[in-house]
Amino acid sequence: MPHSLNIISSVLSSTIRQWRGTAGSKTVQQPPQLPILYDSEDDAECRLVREALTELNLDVIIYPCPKGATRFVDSLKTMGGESATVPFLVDPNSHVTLQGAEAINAYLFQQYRQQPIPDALDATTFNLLTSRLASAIRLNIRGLKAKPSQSPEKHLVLYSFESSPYSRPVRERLCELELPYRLINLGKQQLADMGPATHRFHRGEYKPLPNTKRARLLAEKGQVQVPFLIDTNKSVELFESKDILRYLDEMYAL
Ligand SMILES: N[C@@H](CCC(=O)N[C@@H](CS)C(=O)NCC(=O)O)C(=O)O
Repeated sequence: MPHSLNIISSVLSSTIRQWRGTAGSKTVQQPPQLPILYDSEDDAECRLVREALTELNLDVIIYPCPKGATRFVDSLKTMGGESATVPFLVDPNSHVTLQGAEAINAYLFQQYRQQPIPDALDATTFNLLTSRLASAIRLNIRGLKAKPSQSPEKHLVLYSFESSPYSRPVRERLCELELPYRLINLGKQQLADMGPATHRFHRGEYKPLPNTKRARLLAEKGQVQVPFLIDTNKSVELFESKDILRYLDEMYAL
């Protein structure tokens, strides 16, 4: 599919979910250890969990488990038993393991914001339907399928936020290739963060809120744009979605 069509369908996908997973909390504190999410990018329940993670501004390790997955299935079953399935969360900070969007999102909101789960992120029939439609519009009706790949020695790092139309194709490719990554959620924390990186809905110099991940990224890399991929295995850092997709195929697909 041409990249422009890919992005248009990704915009539609976010629109169907009413752009949940765009705003990021200004107050939630990242716990000392990264929670782990066994995830499939196109799964309706997994999307609700990833939306919650963006809105709570939490970073996690993603272990992708697409259809036909092999790489993380054994560890998923070890954690959750033979019937374990995605979404599955392991939070080493509180020694909690949970399965399913309803249980995971209720836990995340209680644990990290001391609030009940917002209606729009609960696993209601309506939210699951819109989440399924959001996958269908990506032509993932039959589910993302695992593709043969080489496993990286160290986890990749992806800066993203759930509704980001440019980041979704990258997350899908990471999922298909079963590449584990640290997901750094860079949700929007103020009006000035809104819009595409080159045409923000804001005039003048872009200033992220101080002492945030956005401020750190700007200080370290000179720009704030997602997707941003870091592969420490190859000392590679890439900002453009098209370049990242090409890189992942060339470096890891077999
Ligand atoms: N040409 C870039 C565009 C990336 C882009 O504009 N990303 C948006 C999010 S979808 C962004 O970074 N917006 C600015 C922000 O979030 O601060 C690509 O293909 O990756």
